[in-house]
Amino acid sequence: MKKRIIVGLMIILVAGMFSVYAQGTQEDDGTKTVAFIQGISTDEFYISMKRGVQEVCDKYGYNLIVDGPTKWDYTMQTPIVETMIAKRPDVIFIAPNHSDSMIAPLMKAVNAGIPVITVDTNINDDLYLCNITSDNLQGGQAAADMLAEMIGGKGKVSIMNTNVGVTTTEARAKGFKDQIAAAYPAIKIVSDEYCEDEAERSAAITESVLLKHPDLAGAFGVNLYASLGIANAVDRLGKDLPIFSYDASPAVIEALAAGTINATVCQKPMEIGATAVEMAHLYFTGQEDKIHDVMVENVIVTQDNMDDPEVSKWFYVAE
Ligand code: T6T
Repeated sequence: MKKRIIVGLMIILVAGMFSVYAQGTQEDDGTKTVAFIQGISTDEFYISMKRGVQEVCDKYGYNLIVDGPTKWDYTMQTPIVETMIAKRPDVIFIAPNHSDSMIAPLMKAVNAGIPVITVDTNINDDLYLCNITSDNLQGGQAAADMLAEMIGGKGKVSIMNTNVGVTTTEARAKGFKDQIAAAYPAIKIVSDEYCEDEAERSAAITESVLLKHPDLAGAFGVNLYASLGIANAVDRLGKDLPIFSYDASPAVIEALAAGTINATVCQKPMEIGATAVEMAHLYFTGQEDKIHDVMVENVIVTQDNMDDPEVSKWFYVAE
């Protein structure tokens, strides 16, 4: 009887060990594995970031596993974090879908001994090793200054935000609003809404804003979905007003070339991704004291500079 119990326990133990190794990605030969969890897997911003991550992973010989929700939704991103933890990577990079709701899932990673590097968006907790992002406040301020110039320093403007609880887009909207309040007393922000990161929703909201304010002088969209929706609505209603966009996806660049979007803040997602791997490398090689947050510069793009190779090299890729 005793012998049977021991054999049974041994089988359970071996089966357990096997299943951990079967689902795990950690390499026996010591090769490091980087897990990258995108904000949205189909968003060209994160597709471009993945390219930057891949390039530097290749340089150091690290494995890369990538996944992300198909929609900006922390309830979809949370199970992806859990699946990644079960794969036992050596580091997790993540663009958290919510600054508060993603704290608990990421704490689980830290408790499992997996360090977390936040890329682009961030959380309201210091559990992460470092954050690599763009200067979002500056991007919003620059948008305010340029849009103000385009409309002659006066008139009504609107802001299209994406979701509540997203550090990047909230910072852009704040930068924009603070700058308008500080420097342009004759400009009034008549609408400040959230499109849930959906271009069609942004278009529908913008249509009602334009019906309420037919004299709207200009609009600011805090990311590519928000801006493309604004451009669509303006086109559908046959209006003509300057649109200041964010991001440099192929569709935004096409709209810029066509003149339906007047300017955009291009981020450098490939550089954000590449820098995150450099930080992970410092961690892997025992140089933790050198790890730090990084704020990557933006590039403002208009029809005047969009053909300059020093500018267009930062445009986002679709795959
Ligand atoms: O603007 C980027 C990113 O920086 C932001 O955090 C979420 O939206 C984008 O991914 C563009 O869709």
